[in-house]
Amino acid sequence: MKVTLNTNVLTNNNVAAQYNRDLFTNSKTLVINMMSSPGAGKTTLLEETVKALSKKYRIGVIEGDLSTEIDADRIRALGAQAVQINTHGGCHLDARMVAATLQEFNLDEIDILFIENVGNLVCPSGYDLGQQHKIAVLSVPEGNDKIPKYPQMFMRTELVLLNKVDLLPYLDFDVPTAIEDLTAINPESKLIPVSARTKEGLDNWITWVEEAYASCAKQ
Ligand SMILES: Nc1nc2c(ncn2[C@@H]2O[C@H](COP(=O)(O)OP(=O)(O)OP(=O)(O)O)[C@@H](O)[C@H]2O)c(=O)[nH]1
Ligand SMILES: [Mg+2]
Repeated sequence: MKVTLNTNVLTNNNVAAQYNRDLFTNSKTLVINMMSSPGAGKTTLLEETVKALSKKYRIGVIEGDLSTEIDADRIRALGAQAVQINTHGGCHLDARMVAATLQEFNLDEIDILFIENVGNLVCPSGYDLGQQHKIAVLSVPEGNDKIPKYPQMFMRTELVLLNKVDLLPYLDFDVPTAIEDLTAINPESKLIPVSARTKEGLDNWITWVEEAYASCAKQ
Protein backbone atom coordinates (compact mmCIF):
# COMPACT_ATOMS: atom_id res chain seq x y z
CA MET A 1 0.00 0.00 0.00
CA LYS A 2 1.31 3.39 -0.95
CA VAL A 3 0.98 5.99 1.79
CA THR A 4 1.17 9.62 0.81
CA LEU A 5 2.02 12.00 3.60
CA ASN A 6 0.37 15.30 2.83
CA THR A 7 0.99 16.61 6.28
CA ASN A 8 4.24 18.28 7.09
CA VAL A 9 5.54 15.91 9.75
CA LEU A 10 7.22 18.81 11.44
CA THR A 11 3.96 20.76 11.73
CA ASN A 12 3.94 20.66 15.50
CA ASN A 13 7.49 21.86 15.59
CA ASN A 14 6.71 24.66 13.20
CA VAL A 15 3.68 25.72 15.24
CA ALA A 16 5.79 25.79 18.40
CA ALA A 17 8.58 27.64 16.58
CA GLN A 18 6.11 30.33 15.52
CA TYR A 19 4.85 30.56 19.11
CA ASN A 20 8.43 31.07 20.29
CA ARG A 21 9.16 33.57 17.52
CA ASP A 22 6.12 35.66 18.49
CA LEU A 23 7.28 35.73 22.11
CA PHE A 24 10.81 36.75 21.07
CA THR A 25 9.50 39.44 18.74
CA ASN A 26 7.12 40.87 21.35
CA SER A 27 9.80 41.00 24.03
CA LYS A 28 12.44 42.20 21.52
CA THR A 29 14.79 39.47 22.67
CA LEU A 30 17.64 38.52 20.36
CA VAL A 31 17.77 34.72 20.13
CA ILE A 32 20.74 32.83 18.69
CA ASN A 33 20.69 29.05 18.17
CA MET A 34 24.27 27.73 18.40
CA MET A 35 25.02 24.32 16.90
CA SER A 36 28.13 22.16 16.50
CA SER A 37 29.67 18.75 16.98
CA PRO A 38 30.16 17.66 20.60
CA GLY A 39 33.12 19.44 22.11
CA ALA A 40 33.65 22.13 19.45
CA GLY A 41 33.61 24.72 22.24
CA LYS A 42 30.04 26.07 22.38
CA THR A 43 29.87 26.37 26.17
CA THR A 44 33.39 27.78 26.43
CA LEU A 45 32.51 30.38 23.81
CA LEU A 46 29.28 31.17 25.66
CA GLU A 47 31.21 31.59 28.91
CA GLU A 48 33.48 34.15 27.21
CA THR A 49 30.46 35.79 25.58
CA VAL A 50 28.65 36.13 28.91
CA LYS A 51 31.79 37.65 30.45
CA ALA A 52 32.12 40.13 27.57
CA LEU A 53 28.46 41.16 27.33
CA SER A 54 26.85 40.80 30.73
CA LYS A 55 27.71 44.30 31.95
CA LYS A 56 25.79 45.79 29.04
CA TYR A 57 23.08 43.21 28.31
CA ARG A 58 20.87 40.85 30.28
CA ILE A 59 21.84 37.40 29.03
CA GLY A 60 19.92 34.14 29.26
CA VAL A 61 21.09 30.74 28.08
CA ILE A 62 19.20 27.54 27.26
CA GLU A 63 21.47 24.52 27.35
CA GLY A 64 20.60 21.37 25.44
CA ASP A 65 22.23 18.07 26.36
CA LEU A 66 21.14 14.46 26.59
CA SER A 67 21.93 14.42 30.27
CA THR A 68 23.38 16.43 33.19
CA GLU A 69 23.30 20.11 34.20
CA ILE A 70 27.04 20.51 33.61
CA ASP A 71 26.79 23.18 30.91
CA ALA A 72 24.01 25.17 32.63
CA ASP A 73 26.05 25.15 35.85
CA ARG A 74 29.06 26.58 33.95
CA ILE A 75 26.91 29.49 32.76
CA ARG A 76 25.22 30.00 36.15
CA ALA A 77 28.66 30.23 37.75
CA LEU A 78 29.08 33.48 35.80
CA GLY A 79 25.83 34.91 37.13
CA ALA A 80 23.71 34.54 33.99
CA GLN A 81 20.37 32.75 34.03
CA ALA A 82 20.67 29.31 32.45
CA VAL A 83 18.05 26.61 32.03
CA GLN A 84 19.06 23.09 31.12
CA ILE A 85 17.02 20.89 28.81
CA ASN A 86 17.82 17.17 28.95
CA THR A 87 16.67 15.35 25.83
CA HIS A 88 17.22 11.86 27.35
CA GLY A 89 18.62 10.43 24.16
CA GLY A 90 17.23 12.96 21.66
CA CYS A 91 19.90 14.24 19.27
CA HIS A 92 18.57 17.80 18.94
CA LEU A 93 16.37 20.41 20.59
CA ASP A 94 12.96 21.03 19.14
CA ALA A 95 10.74 24.09 19.40
CA ARG A 96 8.34 22.41 21.84
CA MET A 97 11.14 21.79 24.32
CA VAL A 98 12.20 25.42 24.02
CA ALA A 99 8.60 26.64 24.39
CA ALA A 100 8.24 24.67 27.64
CA THR A 101 11.49 26.15 28.94
CA LEU A 102 10.56 29.74 28.14
CA GLN A 103 8.17 29.74 31.10
CA GLU A 104 11.25 29.86 33.32
CA PHE A 105 12.46 33.14 31.82
CA ASN A 106 10.99 36.61 32.03
CA LEU A 107 11.73 37.49 28.41
CA ASP A 108 11.01 41.17 29.03
CA GLU A 109 14.10 41.11 31.19
CA ILE A 110 16.33 39.16 28.78
CA ASP A 111 18.07 41.11 26.01
CA ILE A 112 19.95 38.21 24.43
CA LEU A 113 19.04 34.53 24.71
CA PHE A 114 21.56 31.98 23.51
CA ILE A 115 20.38 28.44 22.84
CA GLU A 116 23.20 25.89 22.93
CA ASN A 117 21.87 22.96 20.95
CA VAL A 118 22.78 19.32 21.55
CA GLY A 119 26.28 18.57 20.25
CA ASN A 120 25.55 17.06 16.84
CA LEU A 121 26.39 18.26 13.35
CA VAL A 122 23.35 16.63 11.71
CA CYS A 123 20.01 16.65 13.55
CA PRO A 124 19.80 20.15 15.10
CA SER A 125 20.02 22.01 11.80
CA GLY A 126 16.62 20.74 10.62
CA TYR A 127 14.62 22.16 13.53
CA ASP A 128 13.41 25.73 13.66
CA LEU A 129 13.34 26.85 17.30
CA GLY A 130 11.92 30.28 16.54
CA GLN A 131 15.32 31.97 16.83
CA GLN A 132 16.31 34.90 14.65
CA HIS A 133 19.82 33.55 13.98
CA LYS A 134 21.29 30.08 13.51
CA ILE A 135 25.04 29.78 13.79
CA ALA A 136 27.50 26.90 13.65
CA VAL A 137 30.69 26.38 15.62
CA LEU A 138 33.36 24.35 13.87
CA SER A 139 36.63 23.64 15.62
CA VAL A 140 40.09 23.21 14.16
CA PRO A 141 40.68 19.61 15.44
CA GLU A 142 37.58 18.39 13.57
CA GLY A 143 39.36 18.85 10.24
CA ASN A 144 38.62 20.51 6.92
CA ASP A 145 36.27 17.84 5.62
CA LYS A 146 33.39 18.65 7.96
CA ILE A 147 31.97 21.51 5.89
CA PRO A 148 31.61 19.43 2.67
CA LYS A 149 30.57 16.28 4.58
CA TYR A 150 27.82 17.93 6.63
CA PRO A 151 26.49 20.50 4.15
CA GLN A 152 22.98 20.82 5.65
CA MET A 153 24.38 22.40 8.79
CA PHE A 154 26.44 24.97 6.91
CA MET A 155 23.70 25.64 4.35
CA ARG A 156 21.25 26.55 7.11
CA THR A 157 23.49 28.77 9.23
CA GLU A 158 24.55 32.33 8.57
CA LEU A 159 27.79 32.35 10.53
CA VAL A 160 30.51 29.83 11.31
CA LEU A 161 32.62 30.47 14.38
CA LEU A 162 35.86 28.63 13.61
CA ASN A 163 36.99 27.88 17.16
CA LYS A 164 40.29 26.64 18.63
CA VAL A 165 42.45 28.59 16.15
CA ASP A 166 45.13 28.48 18.87
CA LEU A 167 45.65 24.87 17.69
CA LEU A 168 46.29 25.79 14.03
CA PRO A 169 50.10 25.53 14.38
CA TYR A 170 49.79 21.93 15.53
CA LEU A 171 47.18 20.58 13.13
CA ASP A 172 46.68 20.47 9.36
CA PHE A 173 43.48 22.56 9.26
CA ASP A 174 43.61 25.12 6.43
CA VAL A 175 41.48 28.26 6.97
CA PRO A 176 41.39 29.46 3.30
CA THR A 177 40.13 26.01 2.25
CA ALA A 178 37.38 26.18 4.91
CA ILE A 179 36.30 29.59 3.61
CA GLU A 180 36.30 28.27 0.03
CA ASP A 181 34.23 25.19 0.98
CA LEU A 182 31.79 27.29 2.99
CA THR A 183 31.35 29.80 0.16
CA ALA A 184 30.65 26.94 -2.27
CA ILE A 185 27.86 25.62 -0.02
CA ASN A 186 26.52 28.91 1.31
CA PRO A 187 27.86 32.10 -0.27
CA GLU A 188 25.99 34.23 2.31
CA SER A 189 27.63 32.64 5.35
CA LYS A 190 30.37 34.45 7.21
CA LEU A 191 33.27 32.76 9.00
CA ILE A 192 34.89 34.27 12.07
CA PRO A 193 38.09 32.59 13.35
CA VAL A 194 38.17 32.59 17.15
CA SER A 195 39.83 30.96 20.13
CA ALA A 196 37.84 30.75 23.31
CA ARG A 197 41.15 29.77 24.95
CA THR A 198 43.36 32.72 23.91
CA LYS A 199 40.42 35.12 23.17
CA GLU A 200 41.76 35.71 19.64
CA GLY A 201 38.97 36.95 17.36
CA LEU A 202 36.38 37.11 20.12
CA ASP A 203 35.95 40.86 19.62
CA ASN A 204 34.73 40.15 16.05
CA TRP A 205 32.15 37.69 17.41
CA ILE A 206 31.03 40.13 20.10
CA THR A 207 30.62 42.86 17.46
CA TRP A 208 28.50 40.46 15.38
CA VAL A 209 26.23 39.78 18.37
CA GLU A 210 25.91 43.47 19.20
CA GLU A 211 25.01 44.32 15.60
CA ALA A 212 22.39 41.55 15.61
CA TYR A 213 21.03 42.91 18.88
CA ALA A 214 20.84 46.44 17.47
CA SER A 215 18.41 45.22 14.81
CA CYS A 216 15.91 43.86 17.34
CA ALA A 217 16.82 45.83 20.43
CA LYS A 218 14.64 46.74 23.37
CA GLN A 219 14.51 50.53 22.97
N1 LIG B 1 42.60 24.67 22.69
C1 LIG B 1 41.33 25.08 22.80
N2 LIG B 1 40.46 24.35 23.51
C2 LIG B 1 39.19 24.80 23.60
C3 LIG B 1 38.76 26.01 23.02
N3 LIG B 1 37.44 26.17 23.27
C4 LIG B 1 37.07 25.12 24.01
N4 LIG B 1 38.11 24.29 24.22
C5 LIG B 1 38.11 23.03 24.98
O1 LIG B 1 37.32 22.08 24.26
C6 LIG B 1 36.63 21.22 25.18
C7 LIG B 1 35.15 21.20 24.90
O2 LIG B 1 34.63 22.50 25.13
P1 LIG B 1 33.09 22.79 25.42
O3 LIG B 1 32.94 24.26 25.46
O4 LIG B 1 32.63 22.02 26.58
O5 LIG B 1 32.44 22.18 24.11
P2 LIG B 1 30.87 22.07 23.73
O6 LIG B 1 30.75 22.32 22.27
O7 LIG B 1 30.07 22.94 24.63
O8 LIG B 1 30.61 20.53 24.04
P3 LIG B 1 29.17 19.78 24.17
O9 LIG B 1 28.27 20.65 24.97
O10 LIG B 1 29.50 18.51 24.86
O11 LIG B 1 28.69 19.57 22.76
C8 LIG B 1 36.99 21.72 26.60
O12 LIG B 1 38.04 20.96 27.09
C9 LIG B 1 37.43 23.16 26.33
O13 LIG B 1 38.34 23.64 27.31
C10 LIG B 1 39.72 26.76 22.27
O14 LIG B 1 39.47 27.83 21.70
N5 LIG B 1 40.99 26.25 22.20
MG1 LIG C 1 28.45 22.47 25.82
